[in-house]
Amino acid sequence: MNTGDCKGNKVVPEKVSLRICAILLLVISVTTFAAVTPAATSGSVPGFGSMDFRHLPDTGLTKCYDDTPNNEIPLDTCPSEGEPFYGQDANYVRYRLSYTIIEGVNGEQAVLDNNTGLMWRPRPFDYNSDGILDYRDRYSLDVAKELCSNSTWAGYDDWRLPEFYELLTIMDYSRSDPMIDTDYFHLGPMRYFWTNTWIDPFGDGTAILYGALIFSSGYNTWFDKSADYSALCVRGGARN
Ligand SMILES: [Ca+2]
Ligand SMILES: [Ca+2]
Repeated sequence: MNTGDCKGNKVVPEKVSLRICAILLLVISVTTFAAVTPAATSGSVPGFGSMDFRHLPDTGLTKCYDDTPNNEIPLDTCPSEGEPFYGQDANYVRYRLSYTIIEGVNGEQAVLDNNTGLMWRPRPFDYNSDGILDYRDRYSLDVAKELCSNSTWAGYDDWRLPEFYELLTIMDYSRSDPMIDTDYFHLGPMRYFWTNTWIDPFGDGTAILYGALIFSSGYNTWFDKSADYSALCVRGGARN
């Protein structure tokens, strides 16, 4: 079975896509941030919001790979310490993805990330209020921000659009389409989600782009804020 690659083309086997996307995500995005975003203030890094770095969740990636060119089929077993290719992502599982359902008022549930302390609204908005979650329920970045910040859910009124790496923490690379724990999050058909984190790719303010994460392929990218995507709102910050 094939799935979409990082550009949305259906040409790459599923696990290859996951691997490529994970690497791109770590290398390109972090490099981009280092190059073009303002210097981090004390205690925070652009795109991370107020997450607690001591409890950065695992990626969920369970497969290991070697360096055979053009062979991105996972190894039968992950290498042990001392063996070649030991030390890759799947060798390390420190903080497994872990959630708690919070029963809020009016029967509205929220999802607490037991690692980061962030609380999530588990569903995208039914934007046109027709009772059906489908591709008509997409909106621009500005609308996404307003929907989150103006909403009350589970008894809380301090929801906001997540930063880039905050949203990334709930992506589960052991899964595929959607790459999220469906016991807790209910995306319907929605796969593209806005974040509040921006880059200035030319360094002159002419093309501010905003991060979006794609929960079908694990890819992350940057779009003009007029693009139409969905939103998963978050609240809170570092765990106590
Ligand atoms: Ca890992
Ligand atoms: Ca709808």
